[in-house]
Amino acid sequence: MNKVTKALITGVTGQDGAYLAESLLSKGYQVFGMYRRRATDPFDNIEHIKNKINLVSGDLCDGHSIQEVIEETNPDEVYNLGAQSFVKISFNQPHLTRDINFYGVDRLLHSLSKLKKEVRFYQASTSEMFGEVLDTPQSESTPFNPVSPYGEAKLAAHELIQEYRKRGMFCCGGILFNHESPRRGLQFVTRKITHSVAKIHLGLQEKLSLGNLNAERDWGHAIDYVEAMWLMLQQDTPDDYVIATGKKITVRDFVESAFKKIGKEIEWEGKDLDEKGYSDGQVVVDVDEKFFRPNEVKLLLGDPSKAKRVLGWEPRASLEGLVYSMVENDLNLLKE
Ligand code: NAP
Ligand code: G4F
Repeated sequence: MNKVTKALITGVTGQDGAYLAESLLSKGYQVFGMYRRRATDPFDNIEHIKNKINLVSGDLCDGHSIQEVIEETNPDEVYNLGAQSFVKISFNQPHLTRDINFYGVDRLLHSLSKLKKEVRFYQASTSEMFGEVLDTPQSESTPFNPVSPYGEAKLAAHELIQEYRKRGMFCCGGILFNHESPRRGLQFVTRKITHSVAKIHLGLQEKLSLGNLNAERDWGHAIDYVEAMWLMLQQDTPDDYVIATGKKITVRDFVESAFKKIGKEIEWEGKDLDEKGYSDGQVVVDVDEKFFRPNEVKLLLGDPSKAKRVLGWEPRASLEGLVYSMVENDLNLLKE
């Protein structure tokens, strides 16, 4: 009889954790999902599969709990998706961000190295590590130059997994560019836009206030990206891979696309903090200083050719389809 593969996902309650859990369950895995205690119910994203996952309580900031989770679950594959993942807040909470995003990885790897078996480890690295643009499109050989405490902590973790790899552990770093979905947290710009557009459409909100409209991102769909995570751990040798679509648009373009879904065309007037987006003579978008960051990654555009060549991975979802599905989902949620 074939042995069932056991996977541990940290950050199972997040966007990627939920999609990855679904995907691994469909592949016949036994899935353990680590979640941290919260005052309110944290299971929105995984309510529908909660009884199929083995939920284990632990916190990346706490070495004891990590040790216990590893001993209890004895995993074959670990997907470390748990993180303080919001770049802007990392400027206000740099220590917490480093504790979770770097020391948390250190704690996990230390506990895993005590297991007497080969464990395959996926680390959620990020395009935010590229920081200030030195070269574009960004590939596995582009130098890192982070400009946020989030990017710095993730880079330190990325270097740590490379160190463990040299010691013989099977560790992969997925350098994932921005990926979104209807399950995206409301703070991130794409979901903030689609949720606000849905509210404006339903007459629940007048306008949407944003920060840097000129930022450019390479936005893909989370469902495609969790497949790449799994593919990395199925290879003969561990490595790092850029996962991206190879296309970029600005935040302003994303706004236009979301409004198009509800039949509104946006006309832009003014510059910088005075820029406004109009529809039928009404201001529906403006710029608010409070949404800017002390330092900004202006442009992210990935080159996923290695992932295509080695993993056979390619993004399937179109950006238009992604935006439309997010607006549609928010309209439905708000109508409930
Ligand atoms: P997300 O929705 O913010 O999910 C993050 C998860 O981490 C949540 O389940 C959160 O739990 C958990 N977490 C936070 N602090 C923790 C702690 N101290 N101990 C244990 N768990 C903790 O993020 P995502 O978009 O799914 O991203 C998944 C991973 O990929 C993250 O590491 C992120 O940094 C990285 N990444 C994301 C993108 C992207 O565009 N989405 C791109 C590159 C890399 P709660 O539900 O309790 O908050
Ligand atoms: O949606 P964002 O907050 O995502 P950001 O900072 O690119 O980080 C995301 O992607 C990273 C991968 O590159 C992940 F590692 C990270 O965990 C996270 O998932 O902001 C996107 C862009 C930024 O340039 C930001 O300045 O949108 C700009 N923006 C403009 N107005 C805004 C807003 N961002 C937010 N969150 N809110 C605004 O009002």
